[in-house]
Amino acid sequence: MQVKTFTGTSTKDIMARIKEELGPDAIILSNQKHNSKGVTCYEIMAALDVPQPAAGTVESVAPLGQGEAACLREEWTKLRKQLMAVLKPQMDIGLLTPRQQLVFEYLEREGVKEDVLMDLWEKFRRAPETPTLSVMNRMVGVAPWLDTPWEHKFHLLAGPFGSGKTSTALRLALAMKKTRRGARIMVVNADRSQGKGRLYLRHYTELSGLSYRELDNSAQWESLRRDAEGFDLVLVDLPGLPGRQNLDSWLRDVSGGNLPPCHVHLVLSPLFGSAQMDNFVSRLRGASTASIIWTKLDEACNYGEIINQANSTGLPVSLFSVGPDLKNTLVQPKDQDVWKLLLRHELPLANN
Ligand SMILES: Nc1nc2c(ncn2[C@@H]2O[C@H](COP(=O)(O)OP(=O)(O)OP(=O)(O)O)[C@@H](O)[C@H]2O)c(=O)[nH]1
Ligand SMILES: [Mg+2]
Repeated sequence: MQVKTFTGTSTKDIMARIKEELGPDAIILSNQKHNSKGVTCYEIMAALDVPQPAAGTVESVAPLGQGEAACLREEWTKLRKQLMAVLKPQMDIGLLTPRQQLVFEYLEREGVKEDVLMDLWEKFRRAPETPTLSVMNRMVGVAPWLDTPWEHKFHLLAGPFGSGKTSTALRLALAMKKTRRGARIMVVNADRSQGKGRLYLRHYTELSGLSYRELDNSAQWESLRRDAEGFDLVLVDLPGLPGRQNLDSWLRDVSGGNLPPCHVHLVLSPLFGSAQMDNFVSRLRGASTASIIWTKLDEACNYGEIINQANSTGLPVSLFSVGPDLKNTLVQPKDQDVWKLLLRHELPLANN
C-alpha cells in the first residue's frame, strides 16, 4: 500500500493533488486541520492499495478509451464524495460573517456543489473584511461575446439538442451586424437534419441580408475556409450529438480533419440537472472551447449550474439568452449579472 500525506492551505488543491498523484482509487485515511501563525493548514493522508511497478519496469500508458474515461470519472466522483464527507463537518458556516452566511445559504439552495461551496467558504474565511461580491466575482469569468477580441473568425455553437444553438447563432449574427457596421458575416448550418431549424435559419439570415451556407458533406467542410475568405465572422450552427458521441471526434470525422482554427462556444441551459450537465460538458468540451452561452434563463428555477460549470471548466460566460424571441433576448454578461441571477433571480436586461 502506498501512503502519502498531503498538506496545503486549500482542501480543493489538496484533493486535486491526490487525484493527480494517486489517481481515482486513492482512499482518505485521515484529515487534520492546523492553525499556524493565523493561517489554516490542512493535512490529508491518502493511500493507494496498488502494488508499485518493479524498479526498472517501463510502464506503457495507453490513451483512455471513452468507456475507461467514463469509469475514471465515476471513480473520481465517488472519491470526491468520500472527501466531502470527511471535510464537510469542518465547513462551519457559523465562522462566516452574517452577510457571508446569507450568501452561502442562497448558493446552497441554488444547487451550487459542495466542493465549490467549500472553496468559497475558504475564500470567505480568508477575507472577512472584503466585500462579499468581490470575493465571489473571482469565481466566474465573463467574456462579453460582442466585445471580446476573439483570435479566430470561425465560431462553432455546440450543445445538447434543443438548447438554443440555432436561435443563438441567428441572434448573434444580427447583433454583430448591428454593432459592427460593415462586418461581413456568414452563417453556416452544419445540422444535416432537414428540420424546421434549417428553414428558420436560412429564411431569417437571407431576409436580414446575411450570407448563408450549408455544410452537408466533407467536401463542403473542406472548402469552408476558402469560402469564408471574404468574411470577418463565421458562425457555425452545429447539430446536437446523439448518445455518447464526443464533439472533437465528430468534428474530425465530418470535416475530414480540415477544420479551420476556431472557437467552440457551449450552448447550455440550467434546465439540465447537474449530472446531465457534467455529461454534456465532458462530451462537448475540447481544446477549442472558448466560452459558455447560457440559454433559457427565463425558464429555469435555479442557476447553481452556472457557478458549478464555471468552477469545473474555468470557461467564461459569454452570453445569456432570456427568452425565445428574436429580439431583446440576448444579453452580454456584466460582472454582477450572475449574482443578481443567483441571489435575486433577477434576469439580466437585454438591450438589442
Ligand atoms: N424560453 C426560451 N426559449 C428559448 C431560448 N432560446 C431558445 N429558445 C427556444 O428553444 C427552442 C429550441 O431552440 P433552437 O435554437 O432551435 O435550439 P437548437 O439547439 O438549435 O435545437 P436543435 O437544432 O433541434 O438541436 C426554440 O423554440 C427556441 O425559440 C431562451 O432563452 N428561452
Ligand atoms: Mg438547431
